[in-house]
Amino acid sequence: MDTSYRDYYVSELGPEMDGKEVRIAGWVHEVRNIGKIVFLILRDHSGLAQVIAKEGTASEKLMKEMNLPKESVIAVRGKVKKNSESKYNGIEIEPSELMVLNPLSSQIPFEVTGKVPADIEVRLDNRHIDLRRLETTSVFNIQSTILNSFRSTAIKAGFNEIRTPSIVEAATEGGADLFGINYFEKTAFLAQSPQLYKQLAVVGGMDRVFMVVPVFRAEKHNTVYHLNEITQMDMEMGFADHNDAIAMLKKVVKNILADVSKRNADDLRRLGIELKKGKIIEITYKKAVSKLNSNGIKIEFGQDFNREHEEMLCGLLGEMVVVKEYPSSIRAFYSMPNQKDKEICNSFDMLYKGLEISSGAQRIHLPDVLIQSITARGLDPSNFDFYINAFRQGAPPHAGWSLGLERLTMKITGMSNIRECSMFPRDRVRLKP
Ligand code: AMO
Repeated sequence: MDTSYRDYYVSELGPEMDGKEVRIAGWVHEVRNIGKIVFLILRDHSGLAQVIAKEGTASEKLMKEMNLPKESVIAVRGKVKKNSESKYNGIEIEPSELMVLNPLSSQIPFEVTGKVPADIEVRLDNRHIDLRRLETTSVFNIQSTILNSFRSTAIKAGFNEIRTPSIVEAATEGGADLFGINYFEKTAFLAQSPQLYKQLAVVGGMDRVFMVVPVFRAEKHNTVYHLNEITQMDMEMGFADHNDAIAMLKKVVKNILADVSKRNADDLRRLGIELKKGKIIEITYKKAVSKLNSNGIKIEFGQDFNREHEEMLCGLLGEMVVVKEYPSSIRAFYSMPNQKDKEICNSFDMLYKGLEISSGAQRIHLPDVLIQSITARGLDPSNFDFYINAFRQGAPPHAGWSLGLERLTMKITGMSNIRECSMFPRDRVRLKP
């Protein structure tokens, strides 16, 4: 990755380059002065390299004189030396020139090396430092692959990427969880989901659309699974029902796991994660309820699953489970009632390692059924005029889903707190940085 300051990332250096002069640049990760030799560990985005200055050399003098504190930004010119004992790619660098690109003028709030563990709140308060930890780098390397993989599967399957508004007039996922904003003379809200707009795109004849969008949830609970601003990866497809949408979701998730395994092998190793290929089990809500009941959990038809239920279902059935055909009473108003049983609707959730990561449904495309469903939830149909009217003007059957980026990242990377998987998380109390 050459630039004006360097020729290579340190991970690109190897024993086959023995004797080659290179320029590398990054941060001082550690310096150890053991009398005759000074060891400097340089860290860049890709990993660590060992720079060694032997006694009596100009670079030894330089390194000692400079007394470089950790996290100083430096560039090194030097020769690659093969060393089979080096744990840094089997090489070390013998420097001929060392430049400080920016000395530290303020103290670093915690140890980037991880030798002294730092509290998550301190790390998040100083995310620009936390991102230098190689574990954090790996989480976001993996997140980048997830996004790329989603886009590439969607495009290959004939979906077009669209943008939808973040400022909206009404709720889609339940009225209480909205952030209100002043919008000139009106009150508007931050979107909880691109739901209505992705549907309108399909009604508009786009047939297959996808999007990656920030959404906002004013949920008051403060847990390790919830954020107040998240990123959703959404799809909507025309002339399709929930089973078609589930098939597409399975394909997307399988491809994400395969792509992460392939492209992020080093990151997974660093995080100590072994990703299973994983079969995705499908089960109806009714069967899932009886499964829980027969395993000693008391739950009745019509009750939504809680965290304990979700964990238990994955424990009993497999790492990845799609539960489908929930009771209408516990799903969003746009979920299509099932033709055979009006009490249930064509909706579904995907659970991964005990956590809901995705949710979707076949949508109601019939205006009268839609009005009934909105009213039944105590919502005012007049707030949805533009939406309901669209279904009077030639709306095909359609279905779709949303996959939560941070939750999926969390389960793939093995993080125990969702805040680790949002670069600048927004929770009940955090608005900074
Ligand atoms: P839902 O509200 O279930 O469905 O959201 C979809 C997915 O988004 C993630 N998610 C969250 N992650 C962290 N913190 C939160 N507060 C949070 N809320 C949601 C989850 C969840 O599965 N419009 C529908 C989807 C559809 O039917 O197309 C919707 O938004 O991973």
